[in-house]
Amino acid sequence: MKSAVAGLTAIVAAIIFVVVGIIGWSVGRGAVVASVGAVAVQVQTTVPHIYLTVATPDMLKTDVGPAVLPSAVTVPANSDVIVTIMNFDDVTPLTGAYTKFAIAAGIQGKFTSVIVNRANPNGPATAPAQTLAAVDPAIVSHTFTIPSLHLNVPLLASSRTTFTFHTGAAGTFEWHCQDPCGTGPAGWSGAMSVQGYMGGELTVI
Ligand SMILES: [Cu+2]
Repeated sequence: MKSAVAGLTAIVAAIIFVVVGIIGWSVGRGAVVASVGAVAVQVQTTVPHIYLTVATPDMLKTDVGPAVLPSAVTVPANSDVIVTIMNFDDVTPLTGAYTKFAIAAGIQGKFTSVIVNRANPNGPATAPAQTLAAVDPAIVSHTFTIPSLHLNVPLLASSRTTFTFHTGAAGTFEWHCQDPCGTGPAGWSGAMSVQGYMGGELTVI
């Protein structure tokens, strides 16, 4: 009798083991499907984010002038794109007809500007981030301007600027700084007249 009870107990235990195993396997499969689904959703909703850096002539060891790195970027068509530009350069005031480039255009909402400590650019900001639609033309350092897309964002000295814009159809669009930060009597020579310094290309595919 004892051995019969023991045998029955063993069978019940085996059945429980199998059932728990099947449930565990199902839960495991469910988790895998769920995680695959989550990854797919994440891919669909992630907004492309491009990062640009404005380097000074001292950083580049060149006499040409400051440069935006990289000067050529590719982004998807008909999409929101986030752009962050870290500028290590100083002020070159916008004057005359160019003061209009102190006003942002062609972006979604406003842009955010954070003044950073150039000696510790990843460290704490020296002041709270500002959300802006325009700035004083006298404190502009460079602009990120794509004339054919009517897009313009002024960049402050020693700052990290972030904005979002919506791309349209595929194409290649020239961007150019509209602040006379170059050499020569009007500031439009040097970096301002050499492709790959204060001008470049946005490719939309
Ligand atoms: Cu410039």
